[in-house]
Amino acid sequence: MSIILPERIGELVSSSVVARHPNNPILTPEQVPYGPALVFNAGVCKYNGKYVMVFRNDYGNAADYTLEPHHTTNLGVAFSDDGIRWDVQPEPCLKLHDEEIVRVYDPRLTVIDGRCYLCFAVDTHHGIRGGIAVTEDFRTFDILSMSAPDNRNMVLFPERVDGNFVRLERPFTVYSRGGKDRFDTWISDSPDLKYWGNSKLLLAVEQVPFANDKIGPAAPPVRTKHGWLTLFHAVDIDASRGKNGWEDSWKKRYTAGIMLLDLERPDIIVGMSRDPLLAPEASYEIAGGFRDHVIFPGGMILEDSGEVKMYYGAADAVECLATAHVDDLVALCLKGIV
Ligand code: BMA
Repeated sequence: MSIILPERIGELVSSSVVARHPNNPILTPEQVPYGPALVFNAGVCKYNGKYVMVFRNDYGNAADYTLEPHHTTNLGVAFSDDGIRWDVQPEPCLKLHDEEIVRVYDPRLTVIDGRCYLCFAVDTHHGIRGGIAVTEDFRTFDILSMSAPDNRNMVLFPERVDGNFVRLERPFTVYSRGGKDRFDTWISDSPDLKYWGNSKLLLAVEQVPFANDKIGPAAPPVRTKHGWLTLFHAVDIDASRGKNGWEDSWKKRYTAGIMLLDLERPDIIVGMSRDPLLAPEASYEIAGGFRDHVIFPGGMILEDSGEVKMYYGAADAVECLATAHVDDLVALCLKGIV
């Protein structure tokens, strides 16, 4: 795919093919019994006949936004029969915190050959790392690999491709990209989920017409007959928007984009929508959050009916669901071929 120029930001609206679920937000801090101030950025999969959601808990005082809510962060788990109403488990399922690790956050779930894998980000005193773990019960997690810093937003494909596991990832190329957030999405493979290599640039921030800051992987890709349907997040900054949420200086907006990757060569982009799939518009996306104007997808499920469920954190505060038909999403991507 060639580079799309020039950058076009301005007014960004959600695609008409996508619908927000009427129950939104589908998970809020009030539903979580151990008192987080914010629950968001979940990974979701179908495993052993249930929907499973692993979500991020941030603590602090939601009533007093002058308090930083991030001083501890851990992961919680919930189960569901319909992917809409959630039975939240009484305790967090993963806490990573020691003299080196500050916190774990932004989980994604992928089932491969019947086993459930968790990708997660870890802040350490020596950089941000991306981890991969496997679990059978969502109580114990066996950590298989941790990347070198700085890297995060890892997602695993649900199948091996050409015999290898495949992941998308987002290294933080600070010095080499001009000292700013010019971060891109990369693709790597592995024979065993531990050793990763063959890394290639998949999608650069300047190829996304609705980003002027950075991009990153969102939900694990889903197989369709036309290619791997793949969500990503895209970030733009518009200083004129002013402060945007609880945080003192938050001026970014996070939208969701969608692209299609070749089934046999997922390092090749078959098509990409030139417009965002989801842009912040609903009340729970644009107001009252820790960081308003944030849509951060982490889970995508293709149902037998053709409905695609897309789960996303809204305003770094709550978890939401949007749906679309798979054919419409594929068509959006293919229309975007350049
Ligand atoms: C990113 C991550 C996400 C978060 C987003 C918006 O850099 O930290 O966890 O949702 O910023 O704040």
